[in-house]
Amino acid sequence: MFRFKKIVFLFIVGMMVLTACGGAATTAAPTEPPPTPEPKAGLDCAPNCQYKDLVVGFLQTGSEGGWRAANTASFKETAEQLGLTLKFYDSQNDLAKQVAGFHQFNQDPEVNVIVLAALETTGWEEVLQEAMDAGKVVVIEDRRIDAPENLYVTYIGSDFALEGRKSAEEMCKLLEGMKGKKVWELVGNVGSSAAKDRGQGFREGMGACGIEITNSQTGNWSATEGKQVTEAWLKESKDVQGIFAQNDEMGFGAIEALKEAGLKPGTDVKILSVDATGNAFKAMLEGDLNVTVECNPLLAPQVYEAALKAANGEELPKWVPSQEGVFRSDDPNLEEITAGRTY
Ligand code: GYE
Repeated sequence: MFRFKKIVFLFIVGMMVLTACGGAATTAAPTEPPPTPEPKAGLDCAPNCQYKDLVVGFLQTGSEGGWRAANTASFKETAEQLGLTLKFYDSQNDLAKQVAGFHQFNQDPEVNVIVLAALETTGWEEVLQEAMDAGKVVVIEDRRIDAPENLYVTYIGSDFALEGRKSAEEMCKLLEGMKGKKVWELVGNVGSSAAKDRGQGFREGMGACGIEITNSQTGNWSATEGKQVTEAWLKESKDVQGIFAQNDEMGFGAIEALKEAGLKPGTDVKILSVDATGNAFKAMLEGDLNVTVECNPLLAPQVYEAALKAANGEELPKWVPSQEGVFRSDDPNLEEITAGRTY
């Protein structure tokens, strides 16, 4: 009996040594780290998630004007209509605050969807990876970002470069017959995709009629700064035929500055802005603004629909560009069109 026990003991020890040395017999291939598991598509309620299951953390840029107010209202009103929970975060146009807010939503166990209107295109990979590891559905709205596409489900927003090209095309028409083609550009906040792409698009199109940008500076999307920048330029020179304002607000500021400098906006100097907010239509009816290129702020229904589809594990196209128009002060139906506008 003792002998048998001894044999069994020796056999077990032998087996343990063999495995420890990896079966000395076999050539030990370097052990590949186990593949990182693909993040589970969708939320736990998938495939039957409903809007009531969604708790959306929305990282808004701030409240810099009419377009932003319409965008915020779209998210708040549509959330109520659909019965989803919205946690609204106002980043006060401060990038550090916006990144901190993203991190906060990543840590929030209630939040299962995160929507980002990015103040700037870069600096998002860390919090996006954190969101993926935490199983959050991330949708980018309004402004695109420079980050790997696998880190978010889709981007819903405008083709800003196209808006820039349309703006150049319209400015060319406006400057026909003018003594020169000198244009001043009021730029949005530096680093944002809207500002970068609109500027690039305008430069792609301006060569068609020989437009020359003789001044370009940020007005941070605000009427006040748009006015201050234009006033400073007017002190230097009044040799300008057109102003390209990357949003309506900055355009309104330029209009005030021109009037105070004794020039007639819309006549002495052609004004074109982007957004097509209600106040832009008023300015066109008053003859102060010549053209506004539309940029649709009412994105919430599309964003929430995309979030629900992703929550149910559906693959989505990475970008769904908005369909947008151009509106001109010389349009015979302008009053009627203005009456039909919703923002
Ligand atoms: O044009 C401007 C707002 O991101 C498209 O941001 C948006 C821009 C819009 O401040 O009015």
